[in-house]
Order: sequence, then C-alpha cells, then structure tokens
Amino acid sequence: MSVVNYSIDGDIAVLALNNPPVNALSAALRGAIGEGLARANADAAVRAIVIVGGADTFIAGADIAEFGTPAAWAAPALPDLVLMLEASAKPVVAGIAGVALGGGLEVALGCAARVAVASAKVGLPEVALGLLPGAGGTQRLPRLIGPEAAIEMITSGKHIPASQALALGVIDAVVDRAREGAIAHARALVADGRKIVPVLERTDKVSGIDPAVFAAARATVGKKARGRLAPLKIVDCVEAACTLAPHEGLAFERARFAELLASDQREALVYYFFAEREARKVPGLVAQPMPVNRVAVIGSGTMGGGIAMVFANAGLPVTLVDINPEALAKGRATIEKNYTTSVARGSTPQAKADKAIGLISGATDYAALADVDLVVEAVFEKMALKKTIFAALDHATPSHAILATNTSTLDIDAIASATTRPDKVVGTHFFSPANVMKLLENVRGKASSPETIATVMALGRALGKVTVLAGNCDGFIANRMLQYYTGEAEYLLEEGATPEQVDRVAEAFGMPMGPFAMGDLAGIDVGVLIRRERAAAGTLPHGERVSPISGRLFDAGRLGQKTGKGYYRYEGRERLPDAETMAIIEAASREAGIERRAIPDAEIEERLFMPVVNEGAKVLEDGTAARAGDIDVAWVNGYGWPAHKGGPMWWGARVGLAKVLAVVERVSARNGPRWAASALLVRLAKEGGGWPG
Ligand code: HSC
Repeated sequence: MSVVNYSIDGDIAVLALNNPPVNALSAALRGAIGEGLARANADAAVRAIVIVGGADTFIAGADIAEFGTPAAWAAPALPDLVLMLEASAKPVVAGIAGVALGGGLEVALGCAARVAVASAKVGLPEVALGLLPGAGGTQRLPRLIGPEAAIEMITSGKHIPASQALALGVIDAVVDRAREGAIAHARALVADGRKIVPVLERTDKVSGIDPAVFAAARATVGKKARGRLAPLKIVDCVEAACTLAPHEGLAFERARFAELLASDQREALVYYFFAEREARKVPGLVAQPMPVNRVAVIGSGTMGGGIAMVFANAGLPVTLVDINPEALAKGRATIEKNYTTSVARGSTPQAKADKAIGLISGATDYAALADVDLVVEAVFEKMALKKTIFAALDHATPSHAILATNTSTLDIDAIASATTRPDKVVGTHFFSPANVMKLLENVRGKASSPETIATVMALGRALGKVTVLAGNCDGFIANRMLQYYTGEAEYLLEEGATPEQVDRVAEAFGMPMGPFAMGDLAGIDVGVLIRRERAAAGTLPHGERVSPISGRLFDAGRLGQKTGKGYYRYEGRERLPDAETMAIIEAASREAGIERRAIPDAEIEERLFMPVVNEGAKVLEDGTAARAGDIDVAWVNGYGWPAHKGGPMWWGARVGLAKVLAVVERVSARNGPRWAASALLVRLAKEGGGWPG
C-alpha cells in the first residue's frame, strides 16, 4: 500500500497521506509527496492540489527515528520538500485534521494556504526534542504571525487549537471537514486568480522590528531554558527571519539545526521521547484493561483531593469519601479554591472548572461505593489504618472493582492481605500535588492480576499522566532512589558544604530545585517523622551512617517554608542562608569528628547523582523497574530531572559506568551496607557497555 493515495476530485489533485501511525515524514513519505506534487503539476486537468492526512494526525513531523541515519537526508530532504511545495506552479492547500506538528506544520507553511477543522491543533514542538524547526519553520512562521508570537510558539512548543491558529494567522480558515474544506479553499484560490505570495516572500510582519524585541526575548527565554541549548538558538533564528534575506535565513536556520542535531541534548531528548512511550508497555502483559467509568477516592486530604481533581479533569465522575464530615467539607472547599485559582490564573477555562467540580461528589459513608469500578485510597501512611480501610472496601465495593492504594512507603502485599481480592489490589502512587505532577507510578503487588495492571496502566494514560510500572519494595522506583540523593546531600553538609552550595550545584545541573530547597518545600518534618517511627520500630536500615542535621532542624522548629525557616530562612518566597542552620551543621561536623573542608562543585555533583544511579542499577537488578528508561521517565516527571540529560540512568551511562562505580566505591560505601555498589553496576562497568535492553 502506498504511503500517499493520489486521487482526482474534479480539477483538484488530492494527496492523502497514509503513513501510520502518525504520518511521520519518513524518506518514503517525503518521496511520495514529491512524486504526487510532480504528477499533479504535470496533469493539465489539475488546477490545484490538496494535502490531507488522517483523522487524528495530519503529520506528526519529521520521522524522529530517522535522526542520525542517512534516511533523514535522503532526497527530498524535508527542507527541500517544503521549498518544492512553495515553488509549485499550482497552488497547494493543506487540509488539517488532528495534529500538524513540527515538520508537519512546516509542510503546511510551504503551502499556498492552510485550513483546519475546529478540533485540529498545530505546533512546532521540536524544542522538546532539543531541536528547532529545521525545515523553514523559524523563517516562515514569523512571516505569518510576527516575531514575538513566533518566538512564544516555537520556544514553548505548545500545540495550539485551530481557533487560536486562525486568530494568529497561522491558518487561513476553520472548516467543517479537512478534505472538502481544503478542496473548496483550493477552488476559491484558483477562481480568485490573484498571484499568491509564498509565505517565505512575505515581509510585512518581519520588517522594521525593534532589536529590543529580541533582547527581551533572550532575557525571558534564557531564564526558562535551564541549560537547554535550543530555546536561545530559536530566538537567533527568528531574529534572522527579520534581518536576513529569505534564503540566507533558511541557511542560518539549517546551520543551527545541524548544531542541535549533533548535540548530546538532542540525543538525550529523543531517547527520552521513546522511553516515555516504551514505559507504557509492560513486557509480557497481554491482558485487556477493564473499563473504568466510576471511581472513588478515600481520604479528602491534600493527596485525596488532588487525585479526585485528576479524575474529574479527565471527565470521570468521582466520589470523594471521608468518614469525617468536617474533613470532607474542608477537602471539597480546597478543591474549589484550587479551581478558582487556576481560572484566575488563566490556566483553566471557567467552563472546564465548572464541569470538573460538577463531576466530584462527596460522601461520608462507604455505601456510596456500591457501583464503583476503581477506588484509590489516599489516607495517612499507617499500615493498620490502611488494612482496616481495605477490609471495609472489600465489603463495600462490587467484586469486580480494583482497590488501589496511593501509598508511597508501605507494602502493597500487606495491604492486599486485608482483602479477599489481592489480585485486584495495586498501587497507584501519584506525586504531590497530584493534579499538577505528571508522574503516576503504578505498583504491582505479588498477586496483582494482569487485568488489574493493564487497567491502571491504561487509566494513567486516560488521566494524562506519564505512567511507569514499579515492583513492590520500599520506596518503589522514584522515592527509593531519592533517599540516596537527599542522604548524600546531608553528608556533604557535614563534610563542609553549605545548603546554598549544594542547591546551587544541583540547580546548575538542571534540577528545578536543590535537595535542601526541596526539603524545605515538602516539610522537614515529613522525613524526620518517618525516620523516627522506623527507628522506634527497629526497621531502619542496619549499620547506616546517620546525619543528625535534619532531626536537629526539626527539633528547633525549623520545618521548612511552612514555618518560615528550615535549611534556609525565608523572607516571602526568597530563601536566605541562615546562621542557626550553619551552627547546627557545624556542630554535627564537630561531633562526628569531621574536619570541614571546601568541597569542589564537581565533587558535589558526582556525589549527589552517582549514588542515585547505583540504586537505579539495583532497581533494575531486582526487577523493580523493567527498563532503565522507566527509571529515567520516573525521575524526569517525579523530580524534574532535566530531560536534556536523559534521566539518571542515561546520564550515568554517558558519564561512564566505570566512573560512577569508582565514586560509589570511594564515597558511598562508607555510609552503610545499602550504599554498596550494585552487582549489575560492577559487571557493566567492567564490560564497558550501557544498561541492558
Ligand atoms: C521535526 O519535525 C523536525 C523538523 O522541524 C525538521 C526536520 C529537518 C530534517 C533535516 C534533515 C535531518 N517520528 O505519542 P504516541 C510514534 S521533529 C517517529 O504514542 P499519541 C511514537 O513513538 C518532530 N515516530 O501517540 C509511537 O510509536 P509506538 C516534531 C513517531 O496519540 C506512535 O508514533 N514532532 C513520531 O499519544 C504513537 O505516538 C514532534 O515532536 C515522529 N515524529 O500522540 C511530535 N511521533 O506506538 C512528536 C510519534 O511504537 N509526536 N511517533 O510507541 C507527538 O507529539 C505525539 O506522538 C502525537 C501523537 C501528538 C503525534
């Protein structure tokens, strides 16, 4: 079957693209579009040409899998194909349904006109892959919508709806149906008979632009870039569109694109793109997901309320259950306040907020659970309490219902043992705030059935979450590894670093927040109380070096942002170094007999992240994660690991596993047995390869 179906509708040639799943512009598709264009131009009966894609996708862009292979450059290369469309003697109209992204929108920009159905979306998301639009997008888009709007659209990578695209001038009309609308538009252009000025030759939106526009853009874009190379190069290219002749601008863009294509950042981000998609697939799982139409959340605290919002935002009716009527009322009020804030901020339209609030009902009695398909429990982290709740849920819900727990620390199998349906018990670990954070870590218990796993994996997707599957162990994937990051950060304080230095290094690396700023935000009490409970229960890891610093901050009433002081002192939201914290740190060093020293930033970076990689190797080794990519996906979405550094596992392999091992052996082994090098890491470091799979 051809990747382009060529047909004739009266005097219009229609090129219908058919390159599943997403009409990526592979060498074959580019070639076939080029041939269709030539055929239509050679046919005297054809007066105009229309390009249409599928119902969900016009074109998703260049074929990402071709990057780094000769196929990417096979003639016609994408930039040349766009020039061919623009040079067509007969006008070409793009009829967009679904998404026109990246190279897909660039193809449309090479056409004489673009029409789209109301549900279509267009965008230039290359920035998310560490790239810039390299087929003329940075040169043509500003000529249609002006440099400022173009910079915003290309540096954000946003997919914008057809109505906004029309208002901006990206498309020419919104139509009922892509094919028919494009054909009608093409006929109208022919009938009108006026010469169509190709987008690349238009000048009105790019002439006489004040250079201050670009200086301002560099300042804002540079601040948000957090070490990414592409955003500032995009500004350079849009400026070139306003200052250079069209073909010089294209050459400028092409050179910047080539630089990015060759960069580590692009490689990491393309790796990450595929890892995120791979994470949805559970090796060996063949079961079909069960339909989930009615859900309930148990516990109306911050987590429970946030999870209820996630369901409602996805259009699922949800019952928020709390046996305490006052807590329920408070939880519902918080949810409404959250929606009011996002409406005021402009991030949620009023109608959407109203609809979501309308989908959330409240109940104080488990009788409300009689017709649910799935329940998520989100109460306090106490095993006895969870077991009582699960036993009650087992009675109150229909026998087909899945019982999920949002625990971040407790044993799923122990919770499942309180029910008569352990096959339907599973972990759904949302990150806080649940309605904001992208990650959903599903946790497989030893008895969770394939259907249960398939259902929560599909649910994650339906909820718009990035979903990974973890095995059942202390901390699952993400939190289990995080302990080594926050733990080593405290040891560094004892040895001579300051919270500011450690956070500065972590943030320069690309983390949105250093470990101490993060601790202050989450609340120092959280970790300290869990640790003390475990110490009392005798379940702390054996032989662990214990830093007293966070415990002493807690005892001094320094709980973090919520008390105005923690590792830092806060003035408003500004964090400032604090003498009391330093006195606590220095006392800890003295008591441990450690002579404080100046620790180089490079050492801090290694020690913050390499023990994390080591634990990641253990997570792989014991099957808690199926693939290194799943771990990376969890860290990028759970803790904001910079995706342009792939994820901890990708980064570790890039830095070199032998080097990671050397650091782990030198500095972490002394912290306790669980910090010792992973056998897998030892083996791979010796073999000199990357992670398996
Ligand atoms: C680009 O266009 C560069 C150009 O500006 C310049 C090029 C110049 C070249 C010069 C010479 C070098 N390619 O996400 P889904 C696969 S950069 C290949 O699960 P959804 C995906 O892996 C590109 N494969 O579906 C998955 O495969 P699996 C800019 C692609 O409905 C399957 O399709 N464009 C692909 O949730 C389904 O995908 C973008 O960044 C691609 N471009 O979302 C858009 N896109 O089934 C990237 C998807 O085997 N794509 N696949 O796992 C997306 O954002 C989403 O996939 C969609 C669909 C919104 C299209």
